[in-house]
Amino acid sequence: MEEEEEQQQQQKKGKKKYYSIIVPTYNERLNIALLVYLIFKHLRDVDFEIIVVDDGSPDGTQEVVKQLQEVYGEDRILLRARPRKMGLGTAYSHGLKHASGDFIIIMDADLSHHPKYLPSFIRKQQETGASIVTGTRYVRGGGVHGWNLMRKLTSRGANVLAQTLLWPGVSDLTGSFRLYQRSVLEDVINSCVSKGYVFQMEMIVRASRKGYHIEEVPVTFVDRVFGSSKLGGSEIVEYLKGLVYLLLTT
Ligand SMILES: Nc1nc2c(ncn2[C@@H]2O[C@H](COP(=O)(O)OP(=O)(O)O)[C@@H](O)[C@H]2O)c(=O)[nH]1
Ligand SMILES: [Mg+2]
Repeated sequence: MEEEEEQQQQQKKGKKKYYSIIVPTYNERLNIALLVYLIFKHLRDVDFEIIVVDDGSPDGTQEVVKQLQEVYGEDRILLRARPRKMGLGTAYSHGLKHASGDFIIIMDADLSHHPKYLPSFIRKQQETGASIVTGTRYVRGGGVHGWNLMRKLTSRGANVLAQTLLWPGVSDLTGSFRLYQRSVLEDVINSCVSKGYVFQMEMIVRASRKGYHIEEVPVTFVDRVFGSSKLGGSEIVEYLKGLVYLLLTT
């Protein structure tokens, strides 16, 4: 790591509770500015940085991020790009390497994860001392909005299947809107092997097996505002393979 960046991280760590928000992006040019605006709007009294991990998006996402850096400052918006699309799991660990926070928040760029929920994650963690706070769609007050029946059934089915087989004591396994204590994320991420969408589930299942204190807050996911999902048939096959793998190894 560059010396300058290390120094910056040290400076930030000196303050009380600091939050690093890792946002993986692939073709999110139309969403990222709105996301950043909303994060700043909803986290007024919180010390935080946003780390965008962009995988060489051809749509020019990085250009927008650079403009945002000019507005908000390079110490608040960090662009930690990679040359090409390399998957979500490694995007998080890449972001984590550059994070200064005591706590790490992971959220999607497409506004499915609304920043208005961020204070409830932070509050829940402070009230309970939890190692992980995960957003859940499947309790009272949570839900999904704008998905067609097929997508709802796929998500619900994936969850029910994983619940039955893995029994992790968490109601939403595949959602990725979460807050972690930094050391916990480091520990759990290092024991994960999957790369794609199944990564979310592997993370929470392993964390639960390791006995970490996990709390939930209700969230409503809305369908992405702009652009298209990267979830396809092959991801579903990967998910099922991952499920079987977790079943055998945890
Ligand atoms: N850096 C990076 N980000 C990705 C990759 N695949 C998806 N993303 C981002 O991860 C988040 C979730 O992806 P999305 O397509 O919305 O998945 P969906 O919500 O399950 O349909 C979004 O912010 C995407 O831009 C990837 O390979 N690399
Ligand atoms: Mg999405």
